[in-house]
Amino acid sequence: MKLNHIVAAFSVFLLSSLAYASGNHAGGHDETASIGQPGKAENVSRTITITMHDTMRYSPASLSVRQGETIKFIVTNSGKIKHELVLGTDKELKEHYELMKKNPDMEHADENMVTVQPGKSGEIIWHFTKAGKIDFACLLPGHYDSGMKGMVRVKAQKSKTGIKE
Ligand SMILES: [Cu+2]
Repeated sequence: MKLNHIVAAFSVFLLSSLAYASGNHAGGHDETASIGQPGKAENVSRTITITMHDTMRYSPASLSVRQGETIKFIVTNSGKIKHELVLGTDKELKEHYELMKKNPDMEHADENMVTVQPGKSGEIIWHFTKAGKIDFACLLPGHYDSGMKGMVRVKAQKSKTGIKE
């Protein structure tokens, strides 16, 4: 009886923490609506290279795109340790970072992010659907706190029936 209770309580705990973890990532999917959506290779309008450094900096750390553009980001790690680039809202990145600090070995992969081993390159293809400011950051423990962050400014497209130039 008592043991059953403990087991029941434990599975509720497990289930809720699982729900929390996946909920957080699922929440990320909702959030992606506000930062745009995964892009298709055939729609890429421009390629932008971003380099990641062990000084916990991206170069460039700020860039601008136009609403409606599909950008292929080539993300190069020039350092000796692993880095990543995650696109998101400031709020989403902070929440995700807290989760990463609690679970440093958490495998996380999504279309709005790329993890790059030292000396390697990865890519993200992203379609910017809304004007505004989008953040990106390295959410590996310590990196975000050290300022490994950047920003994409998405300029509003002039309303010319939305045709890309
Ligand atoms: Cu990093």
